[in-house]
Amino acid sequence: MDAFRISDSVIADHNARAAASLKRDYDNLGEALSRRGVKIDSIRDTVARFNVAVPSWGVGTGGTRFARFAGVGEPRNVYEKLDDCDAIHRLGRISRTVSLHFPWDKAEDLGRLKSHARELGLAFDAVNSNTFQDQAGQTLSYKFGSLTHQDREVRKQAVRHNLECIELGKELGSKAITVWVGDGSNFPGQQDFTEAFERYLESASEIYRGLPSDWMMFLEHKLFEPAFYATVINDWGTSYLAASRLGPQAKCLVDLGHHAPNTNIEMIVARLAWAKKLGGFHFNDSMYGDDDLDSGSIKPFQLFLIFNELVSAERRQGAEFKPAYMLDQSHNVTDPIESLLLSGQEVGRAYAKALIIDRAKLSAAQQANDVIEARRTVTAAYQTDVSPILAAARVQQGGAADPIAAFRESGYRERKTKERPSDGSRRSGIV
Ligand code: AOS
Ligand code: ZN
Ligand code: ZN
Repeated sequence: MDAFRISDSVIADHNARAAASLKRDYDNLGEALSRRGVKIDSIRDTVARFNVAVPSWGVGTGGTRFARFAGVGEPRNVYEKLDDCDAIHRLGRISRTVSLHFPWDKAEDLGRLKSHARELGLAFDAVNSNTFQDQAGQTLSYKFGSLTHQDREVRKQAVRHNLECIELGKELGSKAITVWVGDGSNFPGQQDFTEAFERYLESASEIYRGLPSDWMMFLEHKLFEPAFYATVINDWGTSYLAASRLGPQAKCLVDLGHHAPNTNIEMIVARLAWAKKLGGFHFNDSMYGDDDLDSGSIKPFQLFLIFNELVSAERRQGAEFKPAYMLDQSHNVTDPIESLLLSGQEVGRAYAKALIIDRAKLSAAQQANDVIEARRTVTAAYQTDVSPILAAARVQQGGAADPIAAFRESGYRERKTKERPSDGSRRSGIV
């Protein structure tokens, strides 16, 4: 049976119904923006070029350490995960790339996987290694660490896995590897901080030496979890130290959920961008810790302020500034496709709002210490409803005016529920 795909005609019918009101809203917004010196078509075209990768592990239902409540019609293998990513891209037109996670996404036949992606019009973003859990048949355990383990043999095994991920990624056309390790300690005294960091640097440089010349290595820091007392790569400073020591192909990756509450993440972004060490993002949102909630659902203003820094770095550094944007979320109580559609939309919204900030006015207000005017200039952009720009960018690219409504109209989930009967054993999301 051929896998069901959302057809162009479903999207076209949906868009035809939305066309008149979208045009009115777009024209009204265009008129208002032109009074502020902003050309709406140029913002729309810039947003249309933006890409945020979908994580292969995000299309399955996630869970917590307590339980996972399986969804219906969940993807059962990497091919079906790509099919879901295709549905997301067809409707949302903001996620042309997929980020794979090994060994979860290891396919017998890489050629087949590559051509499946090509047929769907998808490409592969950064590959992710996994040394935070033991795999069936694995010789040595990562219970007490991987790249930083005291035992050289465990470290070698973890390095080998990362090198294998690079090889797999090379075959698939990826250009980066993201390394996140769960290594750290749960109790004071358990680990020597300095020795653990030195072991990390040694292992990471062995991986670094395996990078092709046109690849990047992204180091993802995380304050805590699964290590609850201390994490080896705990913050952006440590990540920066490691990336600097490794060399120009190593950069830092900022996962929005990996900081202490109330951390000024936009400032971290500004610092890393200035140092030319900002490699990429894992977008998500959080209330307390690494909650992996949908992007823009809890702190949309923070997301906007992050994009303010990104647009500002883009203006300063031009084309050489190109961080890899990815979503990293766990969808426990929603349909993962709907969450990813909405998240892509919210990331695009933050970008569009950052693009319409009047930067000349902001700079003048900053120079003059006109605090209120500076604040007003930033919030004027934040308070603008850019929805018509996002919808127009999507429609221009062949996507849906309202992706979630069109997804529901398409009957995709119902069809997948029939196509993909569950055998009760799968755990395709993160638990
Ligand atoms: C873990 O907290 C990190 O966010 C990683 O990016 C991890 O590899 C990903 O969440 C998949 O488990
Ligand atoms: Zn992450
Ligand atoms: Zn995380």
